[in-house]
Amino acid sequence: MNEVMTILESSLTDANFRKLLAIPNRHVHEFVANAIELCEPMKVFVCDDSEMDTEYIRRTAIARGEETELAVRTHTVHFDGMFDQARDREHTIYLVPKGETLGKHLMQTDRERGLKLTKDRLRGSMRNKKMIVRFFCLGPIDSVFSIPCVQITDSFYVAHSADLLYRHGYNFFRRLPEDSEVFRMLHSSGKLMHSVSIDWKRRGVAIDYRENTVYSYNTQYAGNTIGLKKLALRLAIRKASREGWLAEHMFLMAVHGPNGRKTYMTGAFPSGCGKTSTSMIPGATIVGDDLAYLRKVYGKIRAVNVEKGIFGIIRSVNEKDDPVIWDVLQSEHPVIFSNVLINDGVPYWIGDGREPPKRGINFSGEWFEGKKDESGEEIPPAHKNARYTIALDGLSNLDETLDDVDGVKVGAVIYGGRDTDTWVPVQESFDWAHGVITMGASLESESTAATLGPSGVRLFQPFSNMDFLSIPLGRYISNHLRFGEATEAPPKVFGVNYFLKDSNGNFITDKLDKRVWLQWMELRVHGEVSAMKAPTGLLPWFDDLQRLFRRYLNKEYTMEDYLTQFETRVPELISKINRIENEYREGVTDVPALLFSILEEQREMLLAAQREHGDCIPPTVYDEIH
Ligand code: OXD
Ligand code: MN
Repeated sequence: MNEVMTILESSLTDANFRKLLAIPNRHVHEFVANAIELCEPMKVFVCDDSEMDTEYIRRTAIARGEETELAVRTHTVHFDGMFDQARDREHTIYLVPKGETLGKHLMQTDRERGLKLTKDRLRGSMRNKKMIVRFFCLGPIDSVFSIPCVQITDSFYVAHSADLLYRHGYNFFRRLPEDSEVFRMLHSSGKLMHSVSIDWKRRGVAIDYRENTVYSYNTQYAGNTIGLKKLALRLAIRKASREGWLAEHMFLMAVHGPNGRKTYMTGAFPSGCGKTSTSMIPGATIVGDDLAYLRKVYGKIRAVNVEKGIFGIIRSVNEKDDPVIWDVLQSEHPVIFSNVLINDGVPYWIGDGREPPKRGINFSGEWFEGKKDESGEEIPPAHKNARYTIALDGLSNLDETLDDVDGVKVGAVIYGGRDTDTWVPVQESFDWAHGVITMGASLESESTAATLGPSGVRLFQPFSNMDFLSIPLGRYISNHLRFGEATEAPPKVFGVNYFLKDSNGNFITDKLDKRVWLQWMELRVHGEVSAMKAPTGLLPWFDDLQRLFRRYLNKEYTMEDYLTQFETRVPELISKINRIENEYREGVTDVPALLFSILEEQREMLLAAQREHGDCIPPTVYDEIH
């Protein structure tokens, strides 16, 4: 018996050893054995996805105090530490083998040095704790999109969250060939006090892409710890780049058009910029809200949801603006709330439209109105990045294609960010390359509470995937161009902006207006409305929007709304092109020449329009195009 088997046999009980050995994959055996050697758990639990095992995980999360039951029997709450409330971009680092570089935008360190530090942090981290080993599949099972994934963690909350969010993969792993490629994730919460990680100053995420492995330590916040979410995305982007497909930070939904027609759209918005509320909009059906894989299948671009659940931002979810999400959270559908305020077993959050209680329990412990933190700042009742975790099954708006092995045909790709002063609410690109360059590669967005650090700072966010990019940016853009160009009839590309403000700083679109933008895009995909040609793309006609506002929102859309929302803001657009060009000229290698020529052409068109019409151009000056 080799060394791996000796370690496994001596560390696992008979039942757990049998469960592990039923999986023939040698990478898995090795990974578990190495993790045991490194983390020194007291016990190891291998989850076989049976009801008994998954229920054990949920119950233990509660028994250990990682979660607490709420008034609704199927709901629990979890709290992360005061300083562990968001993704830690600064300490998420690629381990780069000697002689390689990922370019200036990505945090990276020498692989050998990084691995040593990571292992030092994880050494002995599970003493007195139980190690949980779980198997999942990213994308539908038994499909060309499937990626098998093994997650090791010492957190029952992480294991329980993954239960709701990912397709269970134990049986899938049992059928896998012995040597198949597997993504591997190892997480430890480190030292705990009252079930909360206390060593957050020494937390980190290390991505060892050479070994398809991601390590995460001294943190509990799901965005840093649930391996299948943003940690596996980084490995998937590399795999996609090697194999000629795309791994994206995108929702996937069906917009329902006339006569029951469904048009599938994917949309890339940075964290906290409306992916979930878009994909859960009334009248549409959701496939996924956060991660999509796009591949060419039978010559067409098709996509799947990588996940089967939602880890959604709860702030501002209220009955009026997000009726579908609201109803789910009030129902008996299982939910893990995180970092909300609990009063008498009921969760509250910022912007929920209710009278907030004056006291309760939140991420700071016992909370009361006016409570201050160590630096004298008032602690809000709930964190701005408070979340809910749910499985998609059982939602009345779930699209029936969630598990289709060939995915769904993508009719449109949408890019959007938190942009207060530049883009119009919706426009279509002239073609695939124009959309990829001026919308995807040029995306900027204000930072949000989903990452640590100040919110509201304008950041370069190409494709909304910047935080997760694991290949040089220039190569990533070339991959996008090639992906669509080599396809007959690629999806249409659109840019949206839900965050445009007037000169007084007020939003000039309502939250539900996105429903109209989606319906307009749906009609454009099928060539059923014409558009007008602006310098930056194709814009909707007033009459079409007015009709759609009446039909879908029962709202009177005025010419005044139209003129302010759809004016071309030339100085802002030119400044944006300058900023984007600078980003690509400084320190990004292998940028396709097409990027610079399309941006230059865009600038020329804007300057020509400015000479004719001035700085702010109303949409009424443009001509029709079909
Ligand atoms: C998320 C994120 O939680 O992007 O989805 O931060
Ligand atoms: Mn996300």
